[in-house]
Amino acid sequence: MAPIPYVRLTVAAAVALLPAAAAQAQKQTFRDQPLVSSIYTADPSAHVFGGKMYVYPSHDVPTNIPDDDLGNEYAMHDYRVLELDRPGGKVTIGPVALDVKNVPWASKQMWAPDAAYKNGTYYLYFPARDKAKDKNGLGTFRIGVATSKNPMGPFKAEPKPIAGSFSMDPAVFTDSDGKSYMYFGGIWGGQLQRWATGKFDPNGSDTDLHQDNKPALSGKVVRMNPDMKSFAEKPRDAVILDEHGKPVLGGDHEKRFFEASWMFKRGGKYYYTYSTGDTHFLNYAIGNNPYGPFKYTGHILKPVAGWTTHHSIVEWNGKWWLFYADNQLSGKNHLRNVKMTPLTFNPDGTIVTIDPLKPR
Ligand code: FUB
Repeated sequence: MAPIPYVRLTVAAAVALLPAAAAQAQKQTFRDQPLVSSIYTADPSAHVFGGKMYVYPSHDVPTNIPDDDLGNEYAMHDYRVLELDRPGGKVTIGPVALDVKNVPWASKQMWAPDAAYKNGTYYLYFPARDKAKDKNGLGTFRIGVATSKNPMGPFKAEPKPIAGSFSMDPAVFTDSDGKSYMYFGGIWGGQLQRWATGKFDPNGSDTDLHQDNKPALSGKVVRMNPDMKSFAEKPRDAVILDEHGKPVLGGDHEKRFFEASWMFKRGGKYYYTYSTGDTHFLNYAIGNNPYGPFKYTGHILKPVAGWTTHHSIVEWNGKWWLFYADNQLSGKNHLRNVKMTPLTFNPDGTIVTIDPLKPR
């Protein structure tokens, strides 16, 4: 089901279009095929560890919860890791790597995770709703960490979420000097707009800040302590600037940050990449250091089939790959499948935009 590319739609509006979209899906063509089809997977964070590719995705599960703008239909409760020896080769699906029932502080919604490796230990970072409820009966999103000696897990969760963490979609990047940074945040269901003042606002907006003529809400970046389990500072704004050097505005839905941060470094430049959510693009913005600001540069991926995508970008044996997700297998927004596709750079470092609906 495609969300009618380039048109801004709430999830409810997109769902209302389902019959038309289902008919369209029959005729749909795809650039890439799912990496696995026996389970549903999304939000792939890919890493090369010991020469192999490990993909840390969300593990989507069927539910009868109707689609809404808070993403309540994304009711995931555990993680499974994927392992590949070579592009196009067999994909091994690992056993349950972490289940919400073994996370002391979390109640539900194990959303987009990421992983890192340091000194013989693998770290799994994940968002979930805190067991503590606010006055609306909602658990606040926090970010947790779990460790293992094996990239496939099982991972053992720390008893509490990372102190000072909030919102969702953690992505951990380690720079060439060994310092690690977490990028995170997501508006709407990811609750970032409720933290606009620095404190959680239980009465805040469920969607964005509705400030079309003011700077958009920024995703966050924070340096990690050497223990990889705690923040070394207060999270800062990862500001995205437009072509005139001004912060991208809240009303610029094709450029502004929504969720799904991912950082990579190439040619000494820092590529801050993210999803635009309701306009369904993956974008990139380039900076000179891990904190930014980052200059908006373009689209990485045009809209996929399904409401949401989320990605990672990684170099493997000298070739660059984009990992992303769509809903090719199910036609349902909350049951997604991860894919990988080659990513091409122009000589000036810009990225050749990919159309996921055009066969290669
Ligand atoms: O998978 C649940 C949420 O949907 C993720 O955290 C977001 O990035 C979006 O993909």
